[in-house]
Amino acid sequence: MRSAIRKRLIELFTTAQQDFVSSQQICNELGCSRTAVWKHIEDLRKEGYGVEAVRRKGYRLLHKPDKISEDEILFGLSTEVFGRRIYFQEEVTSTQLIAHDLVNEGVPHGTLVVSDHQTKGRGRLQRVWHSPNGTGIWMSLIVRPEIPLYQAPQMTLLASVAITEAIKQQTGLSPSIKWPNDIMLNGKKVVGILTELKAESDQVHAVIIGSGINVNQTADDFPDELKDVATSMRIELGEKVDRAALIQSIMYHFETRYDEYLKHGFQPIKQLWETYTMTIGKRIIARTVNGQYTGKALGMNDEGVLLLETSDGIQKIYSADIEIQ
Ligand code: BTX
Repeated sequence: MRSAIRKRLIELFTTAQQDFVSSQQICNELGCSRTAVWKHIEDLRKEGYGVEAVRRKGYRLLHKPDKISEDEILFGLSTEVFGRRIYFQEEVTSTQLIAHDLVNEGVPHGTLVVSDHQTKGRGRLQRVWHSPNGTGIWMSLIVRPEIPLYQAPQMTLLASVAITEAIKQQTGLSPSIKWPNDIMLNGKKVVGILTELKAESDQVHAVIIGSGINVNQTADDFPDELKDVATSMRIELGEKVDRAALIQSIMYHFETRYDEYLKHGFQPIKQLWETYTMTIGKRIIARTVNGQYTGKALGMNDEGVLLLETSDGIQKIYSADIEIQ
């Protein structure tokens, strides 16, 4: 189907919100005959759209395919900048790698790279991020804040607040944030965030915020080594979640919190983060590249650094894997 017609047809159905749209209206909007409309509807069905046809009433959209594409994300997106420029590919090695290339090409602030499947999804310290086909959201957002290098970790915390808010809004689930880069449901990881930078001397040029979001995997979709530590929204909710709508919601919350950050600094984000976190006040083990520390997580300072009360005094933790005891 020609993509402009397909786009307009989906737009009509989405605006009608599951009400019928008459054949005549579709003919007028698309500028084609009833037979042509019928053919376009058949094409949509082949792509996985559920469309009901009732005589004298017309057509209505019952469900969309569980599919993400540039069009699916753009239609219904309520942001001004975030996610307005999208690079979508069905399969990539890693959206982070593509985002790094795009940063070098000078793409604008708010550009989003999304894929349905990553063959080399990565976590921190080159760990593997399991990114199976057609079930999760694997995406990298490019932002260009004018901030000094030491404030860059705040972007991870801002991202975790925005993603938590979007998951709450779209699913009604109540995720909690595990410092610094995980979002958890029932004690299992549902989101991992990887923040990478392009910076020169002390100035940040771009921050690439990669999010791996487990949306519609079943328990069987996870490999054995992840079964006890990972979960998806579908597993927790008992039903599938619309991935395109979730991306739109994340972009909306991201842009809102980012604007707030530019206007009012890190404090409002920090306060929100504290309401969503599971880490503060708990006894934890923090495994860092410089060694392991055990103590009580007191809070986060204004730069986003975790403060740990250990038997040797207060230890600042910049990055670590956290085990909550
Ligand atoms: P991390 O280093 O904190 O966590 C990585 C660890 O998480 C792995 O060693 C494994 O134990 C576990 N893990 C792997 N896959 C999953 C999964 N699907 N669900 C839950 N746990 C898992 C976290 O790193 C940051 C991950 C960012 C991933 C995104 S996806 C889009 C972008 N592109 C890319 O290559 N990476 C980012």
